[in-house]
Amino acid sequence: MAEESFIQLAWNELPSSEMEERAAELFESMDCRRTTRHFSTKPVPKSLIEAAIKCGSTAPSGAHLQPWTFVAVSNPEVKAKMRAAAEEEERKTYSERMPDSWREVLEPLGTDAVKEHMTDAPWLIVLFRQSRRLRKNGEMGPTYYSTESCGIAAGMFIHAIHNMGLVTLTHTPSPMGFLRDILERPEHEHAMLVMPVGYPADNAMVPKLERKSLEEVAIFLE
Ligand code: IYR
Repeated sequence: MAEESFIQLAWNELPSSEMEERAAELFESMDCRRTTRHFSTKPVPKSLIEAAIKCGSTAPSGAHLQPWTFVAVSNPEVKAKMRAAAEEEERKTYSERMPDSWREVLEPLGTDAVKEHMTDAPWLIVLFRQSRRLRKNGEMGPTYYSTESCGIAAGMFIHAIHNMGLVTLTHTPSPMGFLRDILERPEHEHAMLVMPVGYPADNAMVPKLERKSLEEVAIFLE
């Protein structure tokens, strides 16, 4: 790559006490984040959704192709259409397609085929993964590590939503091909997550769950 396409990294070393403080504060904030299925219908300004998408889109990605499209829907008719289609699929999943091994881990979370959040939440953000891209020569070429890239972007989007005082839910209706049709996305875009965003309902509930301890999720070789 030509030398002139590089710039100096903007970075300042922090005092180590501040590093520790920031690390602890961020964990405390992130540990309070919960996924809820119960949303208020209270509107959320588009500017906040734009800001969260901009945060998500800062994610690192394979070859910096940023292989994602965030489709943000507040139109009530489109949301209703998406809910009807999702519930139709989910009814089949819950009644016929879901094996016992899956059912047993979902049972404590209390999920079912009814998806009120899709019409209650003021925004539905659908994250589409782009499996191909348009090359400069006009041909379609592959993207790289698009699943990993979109997973990271989703995580950063979710954190932005939490940090601004809103809630979201990572909903994976399955199969979710209907989203490409309803939202009129091209064939090389694949819906990955539906994230309703809004304020929690007054009586919003969350499952009583515990997170794995550091020892359970990490191994240090020193
Ligand atoms: N897609 C279904 C089932 C479901 C699957 C998992 I894994 C969850 O963590 C939660 C739900 C649904 O959305 O209900």
